[in-house]
Amino acid sequence: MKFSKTVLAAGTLASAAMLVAACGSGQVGQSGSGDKPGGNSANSKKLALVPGVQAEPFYISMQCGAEAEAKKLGYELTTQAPQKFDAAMQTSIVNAMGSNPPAALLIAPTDDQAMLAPIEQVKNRGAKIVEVDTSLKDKSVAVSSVSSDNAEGGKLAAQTMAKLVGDKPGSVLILDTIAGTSTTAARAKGFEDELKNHPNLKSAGIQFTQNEPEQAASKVTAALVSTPDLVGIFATNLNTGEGAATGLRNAGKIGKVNLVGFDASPSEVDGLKKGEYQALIAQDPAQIGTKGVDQAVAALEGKPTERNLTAQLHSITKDDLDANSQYFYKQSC
Ligand code: T6T
Repeated sequence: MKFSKTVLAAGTLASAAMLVAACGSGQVGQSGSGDKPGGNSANSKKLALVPGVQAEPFYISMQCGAEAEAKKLGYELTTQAPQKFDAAMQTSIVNAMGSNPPAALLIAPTDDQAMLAPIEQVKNRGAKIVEVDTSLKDKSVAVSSVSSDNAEGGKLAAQTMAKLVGDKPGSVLILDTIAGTSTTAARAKGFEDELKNHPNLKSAGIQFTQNEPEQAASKVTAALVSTPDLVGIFATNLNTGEGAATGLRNAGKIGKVNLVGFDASPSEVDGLKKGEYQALIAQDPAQIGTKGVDQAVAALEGKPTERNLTAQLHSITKDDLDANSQYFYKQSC
């Protein structure tokens, strides 16, 4: 698996403790007990990972990377994920850490504003905060944010779409998830911005789906009626892609309207093989988990941290599917 140059350099140096300049290193919490990580020395080797949602291949792959790295570095990592990609459910998990937080919290905030207060509370009790995948609007909370370059991913998706469509004029629908999800918002924007460089394609707008495949399917059904020149759909994540494929299937439009999806879950890869998707933009979640742990440990051990790290993305089509199998997400470690 590859990481972008900056990331590789940063990660390697951080784990080797060779960097000299700290860039946004963590601050000790206000109400934690002194400078002990997590406010409790018994927890000094404990890391907690709170993904966006449970039992989902993207976050499972991230967890696999994070667990392996934590073990390698002599830390214990526990994972607790909300049942749904939902800020209230994720808040309950974070709040339950109470006065006994881990030394570091690695979290994918499900809402870029609503998760601020609960995460800040954990930080104020002494834990270092590392954002993995999504992030808060407030950049002062985390010591580091590790994610794909999502704007770049949206751009790559639009370029892939333009190649697939060719010269044909037409409209392209963008399916986003939930307002306040930093990653998918950046993908949708990156896609729309790049579309302007392809004059035969115009945006049919961004639709929110609440990260529910059923909603994505019905948005596609409606768009096929309201937008007769629909030539493509950009699904900004796994659930939107799954729903879009259902909508196209129900209308007999598979392969007639190009579907470019984000992520590379087993079901999406299967869909690509079957011709339901024409392309996927795969992230590298395991690397996000690995580097997230590296950053958390660096912060705990007083070593330099990197404020922003980006992982590489890969555009995959049916033709180069086998050559890219290393980027497929896992269902278990
Ligand atoms: O696309 C990933 C993740 O990057 C995003 O923040 C939320 O959706 C996924 O988990 C896929 O479902």
